[in-house]
Amino acid sequence: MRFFVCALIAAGISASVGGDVSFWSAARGAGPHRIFQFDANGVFTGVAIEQVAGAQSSSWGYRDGASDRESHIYFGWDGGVARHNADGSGGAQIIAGAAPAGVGTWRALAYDPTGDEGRGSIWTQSFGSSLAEATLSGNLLRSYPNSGTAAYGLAYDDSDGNLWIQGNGTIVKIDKSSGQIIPGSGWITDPGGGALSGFHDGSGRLASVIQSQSDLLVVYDTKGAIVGGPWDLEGQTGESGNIGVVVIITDPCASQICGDTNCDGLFNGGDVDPFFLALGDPAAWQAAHPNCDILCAADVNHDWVVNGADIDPFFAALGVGGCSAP
Ligand SMILES: [Ca+2]
Ligand SMILES: [Ca+2]
Ligand SMILES: [Ca+2]
Repeated sequence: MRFFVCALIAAGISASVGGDVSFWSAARGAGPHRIFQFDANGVFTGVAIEQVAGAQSSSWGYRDGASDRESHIYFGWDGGVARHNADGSGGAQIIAGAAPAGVGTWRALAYDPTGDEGRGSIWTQSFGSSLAEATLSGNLLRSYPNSGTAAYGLAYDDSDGNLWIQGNGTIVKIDKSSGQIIPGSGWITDPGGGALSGFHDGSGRLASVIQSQSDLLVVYDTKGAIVGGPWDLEGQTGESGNIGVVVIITDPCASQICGDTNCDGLFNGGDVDPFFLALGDPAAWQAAHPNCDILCAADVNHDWVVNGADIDPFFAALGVGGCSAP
């Protein structure tokens, strides 16, 4: 086992990442390829669901995965992209054929809630290919030449709307407006680091599969510190080929009020200043309100990003005492 993983296990980190979080891994097994569900403590729930028929005929099946926060799970492979409900049910192939712009295999996969004019889009890259954004039907929206990265895993960072790429022992952030690596971003990781998935809770946290001797699941913060895991996927499921990961947040706003940006349980004038802090410095806002989800609090127009487009809806909601429904 590589040093990096040994160091992780020696550190003994195994913090829960929050009770409303669940993870899915995709694995190739001796029988049908399946996906496996894990709770917020990294414990296998016993729920295992077969990958869609089109992925069963692929030797590796599903590769990296993505989620739209709470409703759907996405996985790509060499022949398309599938979508399941958050509980794993209802698996269906939504894209047939190779990824556009010369990417080929839908290998590293991220879901962008702001893409395709708010309808949601999929970013993908396969090893050293170009980086492409496609509609949920698989049509090319834009692509960038390879940034010098080898992608096994891709994740959307909801704290700033950019993308993380993992491959060849590094994780780096890509500026979505240029396709280039953001200087100074990222960290060295295990050479076996593969799949990545963003949390979509405003924290920018990343779930990652480390495909070492026993496949592990870890959670990083945006500086590369391990804040969850390592959890042994292989030991719990008996499947050795864990190559995809997805994070799902169940009912993330259940305990919060839209517009309540100081997280005191009320929506009133006391929320104006913290609302602007959330817009201008989301990291500072999150540090000041560690138990609140920034999207639940400040994404007043429900497009999964906190920005200037939320200002008018915020004051409109303040005037009537509540946000409009999503
Ligand atoms: Ca991913
Ligand atoms: Ca408040
Ligand atoms: Ca918004």
